[in-house]
Amino acid sequence: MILPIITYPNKQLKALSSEVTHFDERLHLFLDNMFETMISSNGIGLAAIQVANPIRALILCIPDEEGNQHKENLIEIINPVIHTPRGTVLYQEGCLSVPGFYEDVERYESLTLHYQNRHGETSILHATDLLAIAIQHEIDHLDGKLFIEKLSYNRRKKFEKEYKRALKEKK
Ligand code: QAP
Ligand code: CO
Repeated sequence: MILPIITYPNKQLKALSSEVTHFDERLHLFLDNMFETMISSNGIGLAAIQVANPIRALILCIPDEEGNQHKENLIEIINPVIHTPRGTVLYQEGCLSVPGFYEDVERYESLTLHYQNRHGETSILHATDLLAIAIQHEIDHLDGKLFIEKLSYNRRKKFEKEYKRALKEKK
């Protein structure tokens, strides 16, 4: 089932998501719906809050060299905690909740992630490159933050102007 994606400036995106405690069939169905929703919208990452569920769950599916996404590369991340972040990188990010806008954001270059899978089993993952960036972008959603909040004052102003114009043109 494809779920509606909440878009900026909807205030629901500012919610602090809660820890997942029940790793049951309902969670599994929800994660399956998140995957279908993300793929149908051409996304590489999606946090539960973007589909109106304020739980600490996110999914990522990083494309291969040809730009194709494979379900084998799907990572479901629940209750994540970042350890030992290192370095910084700039990457031009976008977000399914901020459609049509892309801007450079600074992130850690690498990190170690502690998280649970859909069964509640603990895992550790070392991430670099796009995966490390995507993890940080999605964890920010769990804390009610969007990538546009990391822009400088002037770039944020440029964003607000462009985004409002695009919203009006859609109506
Ligand atoms: C987050 O973003 C991300 O504006 C995932 O019209 C972004 O999947 C992680 C998308 C950059 C790492 C680097 C955005 C699709 C998808 C749009 C996305 C759009 C259609 C964004
Ligand atoms: Co996003």
